[in-house]
Amino acid sequence: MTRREKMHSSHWGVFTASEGQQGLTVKPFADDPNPNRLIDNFVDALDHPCRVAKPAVRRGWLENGPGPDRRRGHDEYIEMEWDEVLDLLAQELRRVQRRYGPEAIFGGSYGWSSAGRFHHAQSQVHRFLNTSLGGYVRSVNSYSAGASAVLLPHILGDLDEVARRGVSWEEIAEYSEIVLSFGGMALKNSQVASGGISRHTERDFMRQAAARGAEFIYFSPLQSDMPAESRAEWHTIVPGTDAALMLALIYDIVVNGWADRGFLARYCEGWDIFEQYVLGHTDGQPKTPDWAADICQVPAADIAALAQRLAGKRLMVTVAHSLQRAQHGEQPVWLGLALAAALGQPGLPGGGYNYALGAIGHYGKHHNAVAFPAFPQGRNGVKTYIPVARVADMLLHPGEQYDYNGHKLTYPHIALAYWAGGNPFHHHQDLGRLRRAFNTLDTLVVHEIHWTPTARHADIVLPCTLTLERDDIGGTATDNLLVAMQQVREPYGQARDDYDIFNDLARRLGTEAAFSEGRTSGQWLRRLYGQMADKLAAHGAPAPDFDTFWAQGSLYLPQIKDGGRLLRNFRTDPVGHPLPTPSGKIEIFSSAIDRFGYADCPGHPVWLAPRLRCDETHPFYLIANQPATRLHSQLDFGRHSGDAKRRGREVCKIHPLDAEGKGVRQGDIIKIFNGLGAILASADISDAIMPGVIQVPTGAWFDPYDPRDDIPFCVHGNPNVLTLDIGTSALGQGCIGQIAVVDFVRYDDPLPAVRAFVPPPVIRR
Ligand SMILES: Nc1nc2c(c(=O)[nH]1)N[C@H]1C(S)=C(S)[C@@H](COP(=O)(O)OP(=O)(O)OC[C@H]3O[C@@H](n4cnc5c(=O)[nH]c(N)nc54)[C@H](O)[C@@H]3O)O[C@H]1N2
Ligand SMILES: Nc1nc2c(c(=O)[nH]1)N[C@H]1C(S)=C(S)[C@@H](COP(=O)(O)OP(=O)(O)OC[C@H]3O[C@@H](n4cnc5c(=O)[nH]c(N)nc54)[C@H](O)[C@@H]3O)O[C@H]1N2
Ligand SMILES: [Mo]
Repeated sequence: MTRREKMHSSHWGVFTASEGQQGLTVKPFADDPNPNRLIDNFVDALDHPCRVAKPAVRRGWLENGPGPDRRRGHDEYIEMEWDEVLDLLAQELRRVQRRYGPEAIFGGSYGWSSAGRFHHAQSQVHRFLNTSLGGYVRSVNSYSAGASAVLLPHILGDLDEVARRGVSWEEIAEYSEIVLSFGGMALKNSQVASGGISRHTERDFMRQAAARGAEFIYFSPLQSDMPAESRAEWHTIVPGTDAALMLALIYDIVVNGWADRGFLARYCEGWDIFEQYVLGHTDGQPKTPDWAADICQVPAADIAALAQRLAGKRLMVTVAHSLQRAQHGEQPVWLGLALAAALGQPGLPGGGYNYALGAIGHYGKHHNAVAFPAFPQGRNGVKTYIPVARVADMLLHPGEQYDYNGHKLTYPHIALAYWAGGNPFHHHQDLGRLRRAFNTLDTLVVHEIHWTPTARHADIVLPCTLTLERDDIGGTATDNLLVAMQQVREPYGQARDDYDIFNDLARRLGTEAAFSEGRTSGQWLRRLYGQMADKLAAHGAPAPDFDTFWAQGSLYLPQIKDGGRLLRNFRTDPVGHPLPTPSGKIEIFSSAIDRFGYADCPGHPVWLAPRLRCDETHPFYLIANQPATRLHSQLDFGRHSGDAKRRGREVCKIHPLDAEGKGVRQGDIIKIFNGLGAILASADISDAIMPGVIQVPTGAWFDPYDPRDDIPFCVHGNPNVLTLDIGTSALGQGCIGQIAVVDFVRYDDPLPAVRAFVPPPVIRR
């Protein structure tokens, strides 16, 4: 590091940054064996014209006061001074709280924010709402793992324990004979870890495993879901049908006598009931390879050959997060476990089941011996919550009952929503519906760095700092580098830290002492670091004082190698170390889930045909997966994200046969549509995708041609215009954004301009 270079971190990597005459320069962390280029998106971020420079209030809200308004998304904004806008907002918060109570405030504020642990926006919002307004309606689970987070505790253990402390990459490099992946383990996904990542190691582990002779086999509509280094064998599969394939593999394992009966009897609950279903004794349909072949379009002979190949091998099964971001997404998660159990693999080194390994940089790693303390959030006085992806349902159906994980819940009446650190017009499904839902609010408050589509729908927009404009500490439990995230330059315009905004609001509400405890953000950083240093000292690994840590820019932390402990201990001693499930065993049949009586998630895993299926009007599956060139929607205007677009639009992968059928050539702009809306994208014709499936990554900022349209037409290519907003099932109620059904045509009309990164009209006073 030269003197001007500052140490910094992001969810997509640790880096150094300096500002000079050429603007911002970023360099990846020197010890990173496989740095990723997402950091280049920062270069354009600091002074981009789409920064929010000053607080702004939507004209309709200012003129008519709080209340439902169809103008959200296509209104002008009036700039205001900080004092004036915070007075106005404090008054509105007080009004809502006095009139309806904190039960009318939605503070879920889902989103990834930035990597720093103190300026973590969700923690800031939650602490503010708890300390200053008595609480808020929260959200539970995530868009990432909505179905699996609810299912796994019933059948195996907590999501984090299963995904983060499962089979390690070292074990895979050393022991696995076959790694069977549903959905792949793309490096573009594992290059990201919330809180920061200093070393990207997945590529090297896969290379080592392959060099030793381990075989990687994956089922996925996209070839790019495994890196070349894994030398993986690619099989295509119709999206949303893996459950049928897994059932057929289990069928062949059972009928050929390859099942590990001893393991199933000793470690699993309810295998017999499930086996009756697999054999067709309960529903008259044996789950044979022939049966599955019709559903999945995987040849029956390939399924049979694979089942035989798996038998007797040290097998690791993994199911990507993406498979459960679909209707009935619980089923492939459950069946991946059932498949590994049928062959007696769970708990063996390099064997068994590691849900979502490779989907994110946290999994398959080791944990730090002590965790960095979280910024405390205080106590939430409101008990009401929603599963996170039910937000539009909640706003559109207040007072209605719905099912979730054995509970009957009722949607609250929300008057005000407060968002900081998330972008619902990126992450939510059916954006036309989301807009109608937000239009029902009295008030939507958003803290944002840039004029994102969510900011453009807000009533009050407060400009906040980009991570490079403040000091913070970055780190995560599965990375051994704690990073001093040093401020690189002064805040843009009038942007302020979320913490300082909340502190000034709290002062107006008379709750400043409770919110800030009298500390500046600098004092909080020292305090949190001090708590960490105490924990490290108690662990016998004394840490330097804060100033030394800050000057050196980072600190290596001791780790413990306890990967796989849950299943390994269970396998060694199932009585002494039962699993945290009701039976203490792997639940292939769950009495708890069975008692809920859900038709869309019965007591053992099943094949259920999804509502989303191709037909004459929707002949194509659309895969809307994670983008390779950015994290979600963050810094979409950045150069690395922009370089991957064509004519300013998101790129859609299409198989040559499908392109030919539509008269589409490489680089043509196409219109992809269904009943929910339409988007434009640039065609990229490639045989690295299966026929009948097209793919548009998520994250291009929503840019409706006419924002007043009820059926949106996004000219930039945001696939969430086309995804359906229903839950995975009554059990998980997770989002189903990964798959949609669509049609497409070549777009020959004059191309509308992309205005996603042009701020809305802002009137200066
Ligand atoms: N169709 C479909 N949809 C999906 C998915 C899919 O596979 N398909 N995937 C889903 C998944 S897994 C996820 S996790 C979600 C992700 O959805 P989000 O987490 O909402 O996406 P981000 O783009 O990371 O949004 C973070 C926002 O926080 C802002 N921000 C960053 N730092 C700060 C800060 O310090 N303060 C404030 N106030 N704001 C800040 C950024 O500018 C950005 O707008 O998307 C989901 N949506
Ligand atoms: N670069 C980058 N990395 C990221 C993120 C990002 O935004 N950018 N987001 C991070 C987050 S928050 C999360 S939760 C994880 C998400 O991790 P995942 O959800 O696993 O990631 P995706 O890329 O959405 O999906 C992985 C692949 O699954 C395949 N797939 C889709 N549907 C099916 C199906 O029905 N069957 C089979 N067999 N395959 C299918 C698709 O080809 C897709 O490329 O990624 C993380 N990593
Ligand atoms: Mo996610």
